[in-house]
Amino acid sequence: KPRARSSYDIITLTTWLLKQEQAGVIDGEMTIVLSSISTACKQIGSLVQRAPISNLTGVQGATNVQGEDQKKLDVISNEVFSNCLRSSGRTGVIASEEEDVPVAVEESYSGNYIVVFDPLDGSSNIDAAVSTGSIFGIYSPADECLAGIGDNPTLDEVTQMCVVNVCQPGTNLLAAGYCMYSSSIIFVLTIGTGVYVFTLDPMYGEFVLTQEKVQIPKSGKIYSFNEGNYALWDDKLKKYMDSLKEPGTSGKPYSARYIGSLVGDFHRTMLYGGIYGYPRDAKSKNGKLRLLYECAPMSFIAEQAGGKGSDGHQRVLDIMPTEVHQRVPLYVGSVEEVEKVEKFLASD
Ligand code: AHM
Ligand code: MG
Repeated sequence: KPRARSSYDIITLTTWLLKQEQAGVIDGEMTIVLSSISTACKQIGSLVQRAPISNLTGVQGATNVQGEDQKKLDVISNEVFSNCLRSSGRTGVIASEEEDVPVAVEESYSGNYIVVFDPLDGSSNIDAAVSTGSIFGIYSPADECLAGIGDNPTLDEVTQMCVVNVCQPGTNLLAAGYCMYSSSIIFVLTIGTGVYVFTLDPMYGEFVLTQEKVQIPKSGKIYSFNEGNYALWDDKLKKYMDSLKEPGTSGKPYSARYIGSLVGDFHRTMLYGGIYGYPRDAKSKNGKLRLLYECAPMSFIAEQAGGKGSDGHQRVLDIMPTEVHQRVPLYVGSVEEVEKVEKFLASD
């Protein structure tokens, strides 16, 4: 629901976080981590907005560990995000889409929280000034995190410890969120007590609370899939897709909307209802999106808004990651819409 307020009655993200801390929902360390993330997002937002002026469009000339071209802004956003988290002094391990392996924060700065993130998702949109976003999830260290690590661990042992910490199921998420760089810069956050939306006020340079306890409509008539892959899909999925195009009793089929930017497509789905999907196909056996820093945080947010996140057969949050950059199919959005695709995929 939108906040009813006068323009003098604002709640900033900082005030909101401090209130949550006072109420004992989060601790002081988490407040610091979340506020460092919001600072990183403000910086990335301003870099994105000025990209064509500061010559930050185009590719960097390198590929990341997943073989994808890195845009100049992918690399810079990763640096901004990592630096903000490191200097918060409250994170122990960070894992990013743009890094080969998760890294431990140097001991002198180190804290407890484990942060996974995609610093600039949907960056293929950047050169056309279309929406992009940052996605993040926050965990506590895994119980077995120090198992087998001696006093002077080798680099391999440290990396292994980082992988164990990062490879946690989404059910362990303490907080997750995203920042969307669009006509407004929107910061969406859950700390497990519903979904809160903050909008960057360019006048103050602060995120201001604009929606609280967001609820995804139970159903919705918008679908968001890259249908260019239709010929590569499984027959059951093709049948599902065909069914959306039948006008049915209302006389109106579903509407298609696809930005190609998970954050933007998810945000619309959360507010208007419907479904976002990135299925597996004949070429990408596990779909395209990454479990740790795309599918799990988005599924946690969806559930916190009364929606659902599934890989087509099971709850995304229940999937135990075995690899840092693991991909899984994703269907997320209104409960009834996600259940509908699950039914088609389960049919004989
Ligand atoms: P990225 O992390 O390399 O930017 O890729 C993720 C993006 C998502 O934002 C988006 O939903 C999807 O890739 C679009 O992929 P496609 O172009 O195959 O439809
Ligand atoms: Mg991504």
